Amino acid sequence: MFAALRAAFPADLDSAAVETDSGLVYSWRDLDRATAMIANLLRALNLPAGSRIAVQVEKSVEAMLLYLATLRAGYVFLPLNTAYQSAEIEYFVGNAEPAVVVCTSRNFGWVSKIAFKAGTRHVFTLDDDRTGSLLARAAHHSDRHEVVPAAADDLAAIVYTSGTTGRSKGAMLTHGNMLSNAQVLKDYWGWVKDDVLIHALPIFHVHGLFVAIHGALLNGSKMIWFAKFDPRGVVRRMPEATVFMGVPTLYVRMLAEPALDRSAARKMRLFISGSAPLLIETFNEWKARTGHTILERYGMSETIMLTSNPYDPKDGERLGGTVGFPLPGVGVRVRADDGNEVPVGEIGGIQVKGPNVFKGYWLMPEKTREEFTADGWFKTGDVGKIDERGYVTIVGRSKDLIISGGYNVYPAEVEGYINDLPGVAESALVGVPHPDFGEVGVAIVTAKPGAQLDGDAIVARLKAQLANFKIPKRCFVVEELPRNSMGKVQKNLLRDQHKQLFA
Ligand code: MCA
Ligand code: AMP
Repeated sequence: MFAALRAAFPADLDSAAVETDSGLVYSWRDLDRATAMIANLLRALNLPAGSRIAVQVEKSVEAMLLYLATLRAGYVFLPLNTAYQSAEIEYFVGNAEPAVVVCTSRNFGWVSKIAFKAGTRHVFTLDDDRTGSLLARAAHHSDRHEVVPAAADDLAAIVYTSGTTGRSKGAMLTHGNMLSNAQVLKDYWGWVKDDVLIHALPIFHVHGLFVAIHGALLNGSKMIWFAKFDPRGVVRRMPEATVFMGVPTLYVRMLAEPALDRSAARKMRLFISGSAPLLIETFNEWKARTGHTILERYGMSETIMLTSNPYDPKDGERLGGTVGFPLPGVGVRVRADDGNEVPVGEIGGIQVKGPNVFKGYWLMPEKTREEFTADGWFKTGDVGKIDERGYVTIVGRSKDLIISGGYNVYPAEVEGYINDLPGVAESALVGVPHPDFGEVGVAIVTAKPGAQLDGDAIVARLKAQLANFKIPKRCFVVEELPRNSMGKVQKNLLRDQHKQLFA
């Protein structure tokens, strides 16, 4: 993967590769030298083959360089959301047993304790102001490095996705998964020589880390880099850019900027949305304000990108409300619960097969087997249909999952934490519509006999334990949860009851 990206660097290595929102400029030569130095540092640690490098740091160009250096050195990158707190990190580090952990200096105390307990030998720090022990150590290493060869089937990254029941699963992605997907997207999205990407997404998930970074680098394209999404700043820099990628919340927030108009978007070639459903209202309003039709695509940590609306009009129209066609080389089909084919246009479970599909869940062969059909198709857990023209539409999910601002929240996980609080008998977390985040979690809780519960206090308790985006936006204490005749909590009734909460 790294060799392919490196081969795409432009001939003029002194031209700008990344310009940050704070005015720093990194040349292609900087990218080459810095990844060499970090790769040399990692190699000097004499880690076993296949070692995981777990990273929980704020977004910075150096954090991206660490990712690229990990590929370059032939190790396995394990990105972690900066919102994760100690119990979450303890699980990921305990499960993945990384050889190296990189964290912020602010978190070094508690993260290193967790890492050393899990047997990790090397803990480095990396801050978003180009300081920390990782860079200090790398500075002593050579800026030349032979890329360590990797086979298509070799692991390149492990991306944790929250588990529908119980614990998170680490999706094992190979160099072949990532490179084949990046090459397909380069052609399908029509990347051209002078493209400039605005990078405003976090870099600990597939969207910002793989789709955006690989897209720009594999095309030798400059990135305008935002450490944190800032709608005003992005609209201000838009006249210099040609490609933007975002989750729907980013589009909603940019639409609230008066400066967003056709003139701001005059050089833009392509706006891409994904990770969560894009409302048709957002799609239409964007077109009216900027003259551009957003291209919506569909992906998963386990499969990287699997479908996309067309870029080239000769391949068809970009249809709002759909996620387009299966990407070239990727098979997508819809199956009934019993595994049988469904007629064209009918709803069923979306399944996928292709070079983009991951190798399995880390240390969970059983789970891996469960998620694949006997004939080798991966069950996405999304529910949808494919029309006679081939457009895929996602209509829902069979997995109990809330997607909030592009982040996944698994109700089972949050309910587990709520149920452990004193006085709680049981709980249900449901997703309700939200104008900014698309969907947010709302908790409904019952008390143990004699216990007095307060919804706000429950929310406050959870804030100390869980990543912020998983925290329910509201919590209601009720007498009992509605159940069907089988005794199962009827989440659809709860969702219905609270759907106007943020309207
Ligand atoms: C922040 N908050 C949230 C979220 N983000 N609440 C619900 N959902 C969220 N996503 C809450 C915080 O807890 C806090 O609450 C308050 O909002 C402000 O926090 P702050 O950090 O300032 O928020 P922000 O910086 O404005 O972040 C919003 C965001 C961010 C920019 C939309 O969530 C984001 O970057 N989302 C993108 C996620 C993404 O990249 N997903 C791709 C996954 P309080 O004040 O109460 O503490 S990859 C994927 O899904 C697949 C593969 C695919 O297809 O791409
Ligand atoms: P993750 O586990 O973060 O990889 O999230 C993957 C999930 O995000 C998919 O299974 C879908 O449910 C959802 N998703 C991604 N892209 C879209 C989209 N364009 N529209 C609706 N849902 C999407």
